[in-house]
Amino acid sequence: MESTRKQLIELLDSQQGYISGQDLSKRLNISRTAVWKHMKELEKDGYEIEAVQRKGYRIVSSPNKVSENTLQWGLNTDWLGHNLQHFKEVTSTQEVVHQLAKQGKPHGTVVIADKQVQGKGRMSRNWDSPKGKGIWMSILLRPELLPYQAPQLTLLAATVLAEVIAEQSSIMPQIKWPNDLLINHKKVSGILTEMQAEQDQIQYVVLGIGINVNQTESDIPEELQHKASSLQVESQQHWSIQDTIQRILQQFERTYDQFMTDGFKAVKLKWEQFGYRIGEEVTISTMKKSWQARLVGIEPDGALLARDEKGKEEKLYSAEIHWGEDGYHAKQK
Ligand code: BT5
Repeated sequence: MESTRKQLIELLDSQQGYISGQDLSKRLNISRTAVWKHMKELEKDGYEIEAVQRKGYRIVSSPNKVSENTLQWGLNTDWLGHNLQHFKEVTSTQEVVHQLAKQGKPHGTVVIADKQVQGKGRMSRNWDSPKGKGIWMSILLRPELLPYQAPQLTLLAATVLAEVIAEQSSIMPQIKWPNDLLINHKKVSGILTEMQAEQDQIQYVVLGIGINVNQTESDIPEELQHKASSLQVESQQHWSIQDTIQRILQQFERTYDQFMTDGFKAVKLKWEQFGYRIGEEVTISTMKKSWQARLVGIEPDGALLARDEKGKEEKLYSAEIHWGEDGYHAKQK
């Protein structure tokens, strides 16, 4: 049933003009009455469909609302998001996915909410997630990776988001190590990767993605305005949340599958192309010392690699990097 409807949407979508009931019934291998019933279901979900005698059916407009149906229809993935749950409001999509993982839900399960009342950043920080303005989504993964490789998934996700945004607009996002997506030096997205692991085995990973999409400047809390922005503010265009989610899931699946077969190299290269201040000199300070170094890239364990004037390289896991914009520097990890 569900997959027939998905195919039906695809057929209607790919058609310039009308497609006849007979054609549809043949291609979907269902009766013409069944085609008509599916059309009625689509209309209930907000699709506007025109039916003209002797010509057939045509989609006039798709619903611009986020629901399990509209997210799944037309979603061109093999395993990601086939099990997808959409909520109007949750505490945090991370929490929901942790529960689903414990219930044994499969790899590729996705939870999306219009609003989070306790959106989480790293280290118990808060993530502002206003209703209908952004993408608040968590993905359940059961990767065959060693626990130390889990940070690679954060880096991978960041490249996926950067690519999807760059494709859809003229803006060029940058990835600030390890998990922030910036546009014009302001954060538009953050990734939170949480892992349940035992000894040398990952049981599951919950990969959380938050993207500010259609907030206007005044929708952004005052205390964040100097460092946070949204896709709409930066691109001066309204974004379809539903379409952007589908693109992210499709691109994520492709990149993830490639990563699993070919390893981290392609992700590393892509990350470094988008990397914020990569190739530039910054000041780094730890508890013990402070020094100047050039950021050169990332390492397979997710560390940031810096090289000082003498050519000495150092892997940074938890250093304070003075990023040098707006006097704002973030404490990492
Ligand atoms: C992150 O943490 O950037 C990870 C954010 C992950 C959010 C997603 S949404 C779906 C899933 N469900 C969840 O509950 N979480 C994930 P961190 O690097 O710690 O950044 C948090 C800091 O960013 C906060 O302390 C604020 O300063 C700032 N911040 C909070 N909300 C923001 C927003 N909407 N946009 C930009 N910056 C924000």
